[in-house]
Amino acid sequence: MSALTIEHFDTQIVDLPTIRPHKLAMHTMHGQTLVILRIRCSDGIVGIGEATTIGGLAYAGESPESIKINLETWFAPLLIGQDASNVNAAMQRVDRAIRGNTFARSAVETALLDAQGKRLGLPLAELLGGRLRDGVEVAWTLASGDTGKDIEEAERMLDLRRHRHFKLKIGAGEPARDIAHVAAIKRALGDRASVRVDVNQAWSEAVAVRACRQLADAGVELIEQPLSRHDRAGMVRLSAHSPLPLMADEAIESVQDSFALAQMGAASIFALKIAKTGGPRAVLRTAAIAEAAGIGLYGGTMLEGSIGTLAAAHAFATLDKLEWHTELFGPLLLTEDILIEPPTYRDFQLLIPKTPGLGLAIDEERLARFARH
Ligand code: MUC
Ligand code: MG
Repeated sequence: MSALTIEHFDTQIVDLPTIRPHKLAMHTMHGQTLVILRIRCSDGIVGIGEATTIGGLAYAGESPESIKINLETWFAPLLIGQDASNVNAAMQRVDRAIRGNTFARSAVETALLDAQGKRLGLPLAELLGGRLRDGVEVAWTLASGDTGKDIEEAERMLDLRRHRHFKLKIGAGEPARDIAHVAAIKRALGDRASVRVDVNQAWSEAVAVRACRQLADAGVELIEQPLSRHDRAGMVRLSAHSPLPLMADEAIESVQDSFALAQMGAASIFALKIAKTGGPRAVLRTAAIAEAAGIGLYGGTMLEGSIGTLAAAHAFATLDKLEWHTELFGPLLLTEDILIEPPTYRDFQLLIPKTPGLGLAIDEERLARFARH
């Protein structure tokens, strides 16, 4: 056994308010819940990670509560006593003993990488091979549920030079109303901004065939996950007929899913998420599959707080092409941050920290204030 070992897992659930309700096809968020993981190593270094999902069990198969209990019950005993400086070996041990649980796995991988980066004096992006950019452009999601409010919000983001790509959450309402809502927003913003839609699996193929044409006419530039994640054949047929590119999001729950989708030609863009593939190192495998298959890349989010967002940003900073940019705006949807220095958003970009590890420090007083007891 190595002298430098993983010693302790500390997990906390943190409930934070959002700046407004956030309406998705499957759930309306009124707050966000983060699971914060701290892994203490025998050299005294503490690595930080985050596992965050949307709407309890509404979006994915892990909830904050199940993540916390699985980290404590299954991941911790498996890794305590193992070499803290070999992230590949630790994650191989996880791969051999634990199925699924990619959200929890992502927190573990992030915390181990953060610790190793701090140990070696390297930012995470450098630990992953080196950054190709110092910032990533960030889209904002308009999801207030009200067309007028969404237009005002978009105008404010453009004025602030914070966002110029907007993702609209649709699928919960009647397709015709949804399309009218999208068209009104695109008309108001014109060429000053790009507009994309995320249907979050809500449409049937028959609805989607028509809607894709109408959305193209309205000036939308891409459609994210219009069909059920299980309907791969439907996505292949729709991709062949749609005038707009389709992006796969929920359809990717593992690196293997991304390979199958690429092989079938089910989507021309992949939403990369550290939570879906099990961490900042794991998400780069999905990216490599996409790159080899000529599929465009988009840096997605599970609306993580600052820790998960920066973990993803470091990974995305290492990618050759990030054609569709990112949506790493999670921290901006929250009224509070649990970091001493919140991430920097400037000139439409999120800046990638240059200090070791993730490049962040937790504000203990704030964490304690919002921690669930
Ligand atoms: C999703 O499905 O993409 C990302 C941005 C947002 O508003 O919701 C998430 C989830
Ligand atoms: Mg999505």
